[in-house]
Amino acid sequence: MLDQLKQLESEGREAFSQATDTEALEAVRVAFLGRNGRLRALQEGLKAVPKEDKPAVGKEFNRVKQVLERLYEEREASLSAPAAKTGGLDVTLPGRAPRLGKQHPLMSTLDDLLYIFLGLGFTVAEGPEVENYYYGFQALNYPEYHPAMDAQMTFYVDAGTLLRSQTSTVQIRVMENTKPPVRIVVPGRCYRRDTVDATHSHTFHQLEGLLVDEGITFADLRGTLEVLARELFGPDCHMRFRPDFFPFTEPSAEFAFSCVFCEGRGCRICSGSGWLEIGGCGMVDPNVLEGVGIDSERYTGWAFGFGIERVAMLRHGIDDIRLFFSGDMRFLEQF
Ligand code: 2NL
Repeated sequence: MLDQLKQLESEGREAFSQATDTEALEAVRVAFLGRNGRLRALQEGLKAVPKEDKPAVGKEFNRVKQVLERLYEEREASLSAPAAKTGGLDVTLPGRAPRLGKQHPLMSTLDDLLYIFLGLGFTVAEGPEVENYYYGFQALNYPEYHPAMDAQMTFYVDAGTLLRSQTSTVQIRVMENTKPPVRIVVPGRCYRRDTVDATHSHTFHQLEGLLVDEGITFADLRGTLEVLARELFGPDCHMRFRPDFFPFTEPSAEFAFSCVFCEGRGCRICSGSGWLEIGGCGMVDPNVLEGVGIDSERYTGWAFGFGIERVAMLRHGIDDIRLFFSGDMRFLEQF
């Protein structure tokens, strides 16, 4: 009897472990633990055990019974776990939704800007971010020891190689091999050794425009920037010039748009002035034109430049430039 119980135990272990689905498991359960199963058959045999052996055999019977019941329950639990149904792949788990990318607010702002200038007949030009001294400074009419060339203000790769601090370098390259008229806008990443805060970033994006042809005047520049103001911020937005200085333009101006938040009355965003400073501009210095082989007696031109971050911040009410470069999805998902 004890041998039979041992035999039943080992066969039961084998059978339960080999039941690979719930149907097979149920068949094993019926065979071993069912009303007409093998355990029950042995229980019948208990009656014939001599009286003095009964306690020991009965104890063993109970132990084997518990083992078989536990084997059944364990197998049942593991087979009914969702992962088991599909061989380890749990198809009932919620799916992992692929994160859909979308356009960065800086790039959608740039797209809108380019659309405006394409409509005015400009084409888009691009060029290298790593530049040499000639395109970075010399061709832009910087005097030889101008402070903008200082290592405190510009990133150098080596003594004659630097990261561009404005995209004007590209306009120089285009003018070198294009006969006027030249009518281009140049977007791109620029670098300055600024201390980072809510409105300054060592890496930023600029859009510059350049128009060179016969008879081009400051009035054309004014008209173009007025159109930009209206297209970006609506029909009530206007543009204002104030005198400024750049080595590559003469005369030079800064331009500002009337504040779209307070309609010029003065608010927190325009610091009470009613105007939002946007960028700089001016008539291309004759030295710059001559440097690229354009006859400055015959041709004149103007150029402007501004930060794309600044425009994107004004359009979306973003108060910290660092958010653009944070990679923070909570920020990016809002646009
Ligand atoms: C600013 C001001 C400016 C230009 C960029 C330019 C380019 C050439 C010749 C003359 Cl090739 N000018 N570009 C002119 C005036 C201002 O940028 O505040 N940028 C962020």
